[in-house]
Amino acid sequence: MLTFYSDTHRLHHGSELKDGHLMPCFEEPGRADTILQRVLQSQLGTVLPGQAFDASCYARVHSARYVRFLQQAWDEWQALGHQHHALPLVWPVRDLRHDIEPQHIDGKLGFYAMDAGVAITPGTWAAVSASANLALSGMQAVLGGEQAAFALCRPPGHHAAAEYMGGYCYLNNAAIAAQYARDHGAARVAVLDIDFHHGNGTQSIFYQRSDVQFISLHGDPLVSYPYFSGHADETGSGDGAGYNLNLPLAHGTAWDGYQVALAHACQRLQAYRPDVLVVSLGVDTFKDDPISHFLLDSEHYSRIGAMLGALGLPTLFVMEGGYMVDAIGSNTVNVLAGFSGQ
Ligand code: OKP
Ligand code: ZN
Repeated sequence: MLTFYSDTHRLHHGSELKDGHLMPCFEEPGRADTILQRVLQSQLGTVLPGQAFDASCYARVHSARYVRFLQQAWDEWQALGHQHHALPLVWPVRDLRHDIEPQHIDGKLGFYAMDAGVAITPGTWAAVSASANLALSGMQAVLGGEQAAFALCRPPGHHAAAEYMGGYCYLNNAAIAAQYARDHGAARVAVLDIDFHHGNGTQSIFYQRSDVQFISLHGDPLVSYPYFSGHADETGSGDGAGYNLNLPLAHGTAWDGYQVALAHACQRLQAYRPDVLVVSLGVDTFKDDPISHFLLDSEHYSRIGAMLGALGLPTLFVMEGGYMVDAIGSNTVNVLAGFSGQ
């Protein structure tokens, strides 16, 4: 399997609040390093740098003004004399105004964010655009006839929606790749999200569409981030009614329960008959993950890969979360190798 990887991810490492203290984010450069190392060690296949794509490819799923905001946010922040990371701190919840974009950067940060896990740093735009380009490069390879490819994206993307960032995510790499497939000949695309956290951004982007099916297995939002999205009754609306499937799972779900839900997801994927499958691949379902609550073990990742491989679909894997840095390399590669029957 081809892997697409770029060193540019290193230019971004945000800060987040942990117990009231500003600390380096769990989502850190060492994550991608560990995964790359394991890809190389296990001889999964060729590692390629990916290529540049125009920001207009991102604007097929994000609004143009949001993409411009991401591109310019650091400069606007820095122009006020700041040197530390910018963080959103005020949000237009419920009856506050959403219809007027603030001019001040403090207002814009809140307007375009769902939480405070998305620092803007000097290298954020370079890193998030390079990350999206890896997903696009991977999709290009799959559309060109590769049975599967792995985009080693960092920062991740699945919490980012058309007009907001959140949960360490800025550009929605999986959604951008899925849309690219639609724009280049695929009639139907499915996105299967197996990160521990609900892929609210991807769901939101495709919620009213029948040409992209979205299926997610995740921690029940009653007790897990992102809390405000991911319930089973979110099934799509308008043309998209019936094309969104959420499978929220209880705190402490282990392989037994997980496997049943994944088999159900696979049935629904088969029934949809997509031309291309995008897998939002998070390995924060691992038993020792520091911010998640499932109990999968390393061997289960091979079984996940085998179940996905049995679908026989052209598949792009897009890296999302996974924070137990010692284990995410082997767990990720177990999925990919399991998929390839290795
Ligand atoms: C991103 B991805 C931990 C708070 C967690 C955000 C989690 C984002 C996960 N103290 N806040 O889906 O892996
Ligand atoms: Zn996650």
